[in-house]
Amino acid sequence: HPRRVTRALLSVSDKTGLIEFAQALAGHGVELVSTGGTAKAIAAAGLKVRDVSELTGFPEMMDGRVKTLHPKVHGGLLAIRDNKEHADAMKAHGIAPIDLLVVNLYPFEATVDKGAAYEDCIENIDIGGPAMIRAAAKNHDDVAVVVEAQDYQAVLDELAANKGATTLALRRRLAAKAYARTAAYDAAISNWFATQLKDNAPDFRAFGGRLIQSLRYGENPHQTAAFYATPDKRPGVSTARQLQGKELSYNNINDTDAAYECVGEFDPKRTAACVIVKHANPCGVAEGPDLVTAYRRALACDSTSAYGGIIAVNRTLDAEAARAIIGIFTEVIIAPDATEEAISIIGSRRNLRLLLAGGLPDPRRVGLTAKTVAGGLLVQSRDNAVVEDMDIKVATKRAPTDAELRDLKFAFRVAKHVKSNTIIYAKDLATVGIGAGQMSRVDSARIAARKAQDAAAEMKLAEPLTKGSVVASDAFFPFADGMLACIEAGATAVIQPGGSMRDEEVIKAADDHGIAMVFTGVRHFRH
Ligand code: 93A
Repeated sequence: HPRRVTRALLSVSDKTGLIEFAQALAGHGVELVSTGGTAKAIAAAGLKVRDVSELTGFPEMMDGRVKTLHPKVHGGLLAIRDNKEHADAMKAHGIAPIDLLVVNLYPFEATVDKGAAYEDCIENIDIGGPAMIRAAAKNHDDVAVVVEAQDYQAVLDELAANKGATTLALRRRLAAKAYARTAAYDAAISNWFATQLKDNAPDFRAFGGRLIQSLRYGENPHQTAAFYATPDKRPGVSTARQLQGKELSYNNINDTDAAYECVGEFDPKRTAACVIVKHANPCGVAEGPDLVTAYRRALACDSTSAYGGIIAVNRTLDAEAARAIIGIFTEVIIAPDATEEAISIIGSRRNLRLLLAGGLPDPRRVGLTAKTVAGGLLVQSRDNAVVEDMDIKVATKRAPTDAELRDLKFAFRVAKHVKSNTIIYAKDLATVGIGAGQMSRVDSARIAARKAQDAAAEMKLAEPLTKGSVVASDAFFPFADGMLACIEAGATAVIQPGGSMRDEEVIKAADDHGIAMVFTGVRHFRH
């Protein structure tokens, strides 16, 4: 699919690197066509260039608002070269093919940044430029499109390597970039309008989102909020069907997402599982032979916090589980599906929201997560690391027993979904103590142990459930103290990433207490 470049249309506001690039193109025998200012600059450097108005037979008009918006330009960009009808149309209307488009847009963003007047900002909304960019990018099978000077060299390298032709691989890469540029450009315009309208809720469709619903308020009643879908569709709270109950709130959506992403870690073919979430952190997670058992065991971890919680299950919600769940006040239930009987049982609690997601999210799936900071957006690939895929190494003299190892993996799987610093105690595939979101790991270890003690007292047990449990830490223990707090609470085995400067000290402390410790080599920070 190499395509020879015979004709290039250059129309750039930022003329950085333009002359060198035009010179090199001319050197490959490329005919240069340009708009007013760009043509002037190229001609001034002594290069041959045709004015676009000569090509269209129309002068630039209306202060330059109309200069390239013409079938001779767009036909030359959009015609499929080896399509007979397209070729005939080109011939009939005297349309010449344009094989390379070089455009950078009117500097709308820079105009706004320098505090220009309203009319000036409006005048800097480029229309012809984005139209050409989108046309050329659509026709990347035949046309290469360059939207920033940084890519001039890549094009020249290809022309030099391929006898004046571009490769499909480069044209595709440039096309993707082109649409990112026009999307960002329109986002900037939309957001500028929002500020002009003194609208505090910028329209996130501008970031590729589709409005799902406006929310009554945000995290707090004095905040406005809306829920947007991104193009990345995963089974979950954004795609689920709500069967009944009150409208979801901002916090409900956030918590339901946390619960469902966590329960997605448990393969429904292997086990039933239930996650109970409060304030975006699990307060109980358990596996079980069936959902009702998994739910009861998850609830036992911290039944106080579970009040008003969000419940996620990994299998079709059945009548037994539904009956148990309506026993206490719950905000939301999310499941892949539900039986008719379960639906009718939930129906007796009119306010309780029931969401059916149709499937479970795949924890290994790639994707992006984003978070705003003042004036910025932090974007990263999602944490799709799964404990089964990790290279688990025994660090201590004693290796974990099979039962310990099973529980260690369970605990680490849960740790991924709990705010750092995270300490998870688990026993028999259920959490028995969860320490979340503390600034010190030692505090997390102690809080989790104390909660386990409270749970034991409530169930009138002689010993806290952490006795004989295993423990997971989302990140390494920087000192032995955090791990010693876990041992004090009764943990017999530890799973953690390892990699601390003081690993030796931590391993020695574990050995001294006959503890089995494994390293995952993978960290699950969640801030
Ligand atoms: O006003 S426009 O939206 N109308 C057009 O038809 C058009 N065609 C190209 N702006 C248009 N352009 C833009 O002109 C290009 O995107 C480029 O930013 C600028 C280059 O103008 P000049 O060559 O006169 O400096």
